[in-house]
Amino acid sequence: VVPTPSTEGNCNGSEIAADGASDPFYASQWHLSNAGVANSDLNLGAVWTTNKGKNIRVNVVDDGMQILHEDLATNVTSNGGLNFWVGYSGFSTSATNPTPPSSGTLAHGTAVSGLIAGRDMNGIGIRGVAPRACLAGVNLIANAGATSTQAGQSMVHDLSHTFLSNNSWGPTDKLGTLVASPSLWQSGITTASSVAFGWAAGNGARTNEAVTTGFETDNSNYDGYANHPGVMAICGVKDNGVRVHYSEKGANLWVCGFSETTTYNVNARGLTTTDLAGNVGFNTYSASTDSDTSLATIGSTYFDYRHGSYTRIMNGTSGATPLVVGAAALIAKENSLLTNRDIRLILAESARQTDASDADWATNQGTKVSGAGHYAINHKYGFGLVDVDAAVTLARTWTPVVALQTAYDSGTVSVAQAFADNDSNGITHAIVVSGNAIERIEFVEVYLTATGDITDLDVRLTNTVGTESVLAEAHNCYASSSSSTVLSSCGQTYSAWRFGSARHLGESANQTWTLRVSDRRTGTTTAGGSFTSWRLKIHGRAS
Ligand SMILES: [Ca+2]
Ligand SMILES: [Ca+2]
Ligand SMILES: [Ca+2]
Repeated sequence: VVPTPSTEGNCNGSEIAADGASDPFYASQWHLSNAGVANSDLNLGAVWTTNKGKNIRVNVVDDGMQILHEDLATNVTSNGGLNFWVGYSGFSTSATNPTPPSSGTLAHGTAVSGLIAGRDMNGIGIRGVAPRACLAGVNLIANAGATSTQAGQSMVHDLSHTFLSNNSWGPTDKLGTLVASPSLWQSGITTASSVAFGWAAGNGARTNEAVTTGFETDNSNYDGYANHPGVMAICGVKDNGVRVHYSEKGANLWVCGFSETTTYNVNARGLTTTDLAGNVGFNTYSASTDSDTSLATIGSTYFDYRHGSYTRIMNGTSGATPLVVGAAALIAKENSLLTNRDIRLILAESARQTDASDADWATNQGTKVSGAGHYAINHKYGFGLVDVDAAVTLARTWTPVVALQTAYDSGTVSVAQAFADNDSNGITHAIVVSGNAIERIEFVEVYLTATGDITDLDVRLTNTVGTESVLAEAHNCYASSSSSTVLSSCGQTYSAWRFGSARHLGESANQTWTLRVSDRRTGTTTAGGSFTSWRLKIHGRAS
């Protein structure tokens, strides 16, 4: 069930009543209301007339939260944050009056926070998706020296009050390499089994370069945080509902939020949200009067508001994730019986099949909780684009699902067969599951060991009912995020690498599961390889 947050401090305002006039920058928040264009906003409908997410506690694990920001303070749980870096006093806790650091730094978490729970109807600034939810900051990534111990602590912070955790961070994007999550972080996620984690899927796809190179770069499944069964990986779309160019594909994707407009490169119109107050942060103009929503040029490259405490340049899957977490707060508020697993299922069953003509849309054979039909799935969009009104409506009458069964675990199964260079047949190996209690899958994990550089390898899982999860594709690696030179190899092999798939949601575990490993391009340093072994783990419930 949904925990009751502490009512200490300021996080105890009214559920609905205005405490001021409307919010001057709301008109710029197209992601909240963009009438007349399909799939161009979150579809809040009339949800806010009865539900603004009051008292649903969200931990924002990021580079900090300016807790005394004029449009956040009312929703911040005083002393509820976790400040790892006391050198950044004032961020994430109320210990010290915030003294923003230098321009352009440590602004990310404040922008994320506003998207979740900027205070609405207070006469200033913006609105969050859940504008009366409770915010607590955890400034884990304020310092590059953050340890895996601290990452684990961030996941379990104040579990007696916390229901949601926003994580718009992860390994460096645009490299194409595998980055595992540390065991201490994984332990934290496991301990926090009642929390719904929104996790940025990643901004490393490099689809613009793929137009000429023929291959994308990062897949969200190369990120050992975003592909973990305990998190929802959140992809990003533009205001036309189509994937934004950097948003990573992945069988692990759950749902998408919005990242930016189709004209982002022309006028810098991303997501309008809170920024570090005054002339620091993303927007380095000095604060002007609260009613001033006019724009100015910063440098020669982009526009932002003259009011330096707000910005319109927030974007990325970092921006999409807090929109989905805000939606989750509204879902949680609607029905206090829900668990984090119900939140995930409601988001999946209410998501919109955006960019409907995209060739990757498929239907799995999973049984839905809420009615007939199966889940629409897409490697670019997960179960689709979040729809707040549909989700909250579903939550109202939702009966919580039964507990998880013990996970199915095949153990490591040896294959030891070589596959040829540039041959899509590759090597397949099947694991037959029968008599297992799991009849409604919630997540699938595949651990793979294979030789041959990952730059050439394609890995896909299929089952008896015909649902396919593309876990990895031939892809490009780069030496740095800013490099445009494709490396001849990634310098890595799959060594018990853990992949995740959301795509078998609602299906039975009792099927034949076939993994195909193949080399899909020639001319690189990898001339084939060997499918050494794999392991299948299935999480789910009985009914
Ligand atoms: Ca406001
Ligand atoms: Ca600023
Ligand atoms: Ca090859």
